[in-house]
Amino acid sequence: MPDLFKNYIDGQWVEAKSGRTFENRNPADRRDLIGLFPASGAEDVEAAVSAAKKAFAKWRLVPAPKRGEILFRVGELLRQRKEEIARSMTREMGKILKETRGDVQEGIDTAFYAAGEGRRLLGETTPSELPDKFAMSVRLPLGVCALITPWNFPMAIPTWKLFPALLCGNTVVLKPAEDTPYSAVELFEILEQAGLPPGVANLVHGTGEEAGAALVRHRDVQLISFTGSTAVGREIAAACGQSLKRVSLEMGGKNGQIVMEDADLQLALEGALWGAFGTTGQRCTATSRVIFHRDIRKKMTEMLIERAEKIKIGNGLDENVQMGPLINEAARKKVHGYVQIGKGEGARLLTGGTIYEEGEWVHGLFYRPTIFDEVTPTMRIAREEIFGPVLSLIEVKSFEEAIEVLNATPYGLSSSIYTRDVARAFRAIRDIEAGITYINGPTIGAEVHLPFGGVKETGNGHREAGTTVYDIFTEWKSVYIDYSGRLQKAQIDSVD
Ligand code: UN1
Repeated sequence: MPDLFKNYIDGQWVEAKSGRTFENRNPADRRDLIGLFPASGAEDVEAAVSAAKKAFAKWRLVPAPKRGEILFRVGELLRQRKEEIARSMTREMGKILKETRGDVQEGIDTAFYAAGEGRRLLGETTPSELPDKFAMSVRLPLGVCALITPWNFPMAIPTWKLFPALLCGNTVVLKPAEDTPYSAVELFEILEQAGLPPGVANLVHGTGEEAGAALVRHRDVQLISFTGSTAVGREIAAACGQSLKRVSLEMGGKNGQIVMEDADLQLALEGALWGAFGTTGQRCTATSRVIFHRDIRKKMTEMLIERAEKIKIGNGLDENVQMGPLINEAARKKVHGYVQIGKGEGARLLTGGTIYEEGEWVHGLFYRPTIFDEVTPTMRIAREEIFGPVLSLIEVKSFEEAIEVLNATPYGLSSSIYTRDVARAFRAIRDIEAGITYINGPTIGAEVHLPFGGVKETGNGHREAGTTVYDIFTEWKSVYIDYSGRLQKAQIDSVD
């Protein structure tokens, strides 16, 4: 009998009301069944939202430093269980152990950051224009927040949303991706163990179409925080536009790494390989374009091919493996489909472009590191998010052209430039249209205490992480305290 996992609603582990389940399998070996998870529907979402609504009445009144202490304990428990969680995450998501350890670490960092924020959660005090009057702004929680998260960072992304939301005094319902439900179960076991009161955080498994859509529709949900594709984000935003729910979206990327002729090529090479093939290219921040100066094109191309062909593919639990599988069959079809599109558009396939299914790997969803040359900025493989180990090389003649090409996509999440020229570095910071710019570093590697998010079709203006995520999860209230003992009229009495 396969293991049967549950939802976590109002402090209880429960099955879906319909009794339906879905399977979760290891992408490195599809024969390996991790377990069955509840295929939740609107009635399960109803139970979770109503538990969260009830719990909000008390949770919002718990002092923020106390809420922070619970999150501190969560961080400590995550640290204790880091290796175990990383291993089970590699089994359900496929990326290599080094990366799943990093994913858990990102959750630990977020917990400790949130715990500290419990003693800040700053508003402003400011003078009033009138005498004997005091003015300040304070942050208040919103109520029930729904968090809909992807599979590529099964711990980091849920915790980016969950911990700040809870710290601010909200209660939540998390709907994790159906490809990585087990990591969410582990996270909720820890929340329970850390002493989070029942109903404050609820976990509902299932598909976006059923459980996700029911959350988006629910009248008692005040906010949707979503990370995933731009197509789904658009639908959520449209629905939230109708119901006037707050919605924070983190969506696609088509991140570029510029390599100028004055760059340290070896450094740029290491960055490009890590950015393009780390997490099998399945990061919103992955490098999917290298935009290089024509003077170094030949050298850099040779170096890239040589190293890409040496990348060891396999099960991420093996410490020697450098790249794991894609998440599921649909993802592999999409990646392979884009390779055909690239060929059809006239790009030159330098290496890869095929499914990797030698020996025992026939049971997993592996794909070879793939590099296209002679890509032009208008090709689909240069503009659309592929979310796989496919790198497009684009030649440019100048710094100005490099910036122009980098900006020529609908997205704007991460970006990078390798140069030794400080003036170029500062111009890039100013002129690149992206939420994140790295100088002499790859497009991946965001730290949790800086804002994370993007411009254009990557987001809708919010930033997770850093102090900015606390703007997503709070409402501002301006407070005026008049101790003059008389009626004072702003804009009227203050003008002589
Ligand atoms: C994502 O891919 O959605 O900077 C998150 C990085 C990680 C976070 C990525 N720290 O790549």
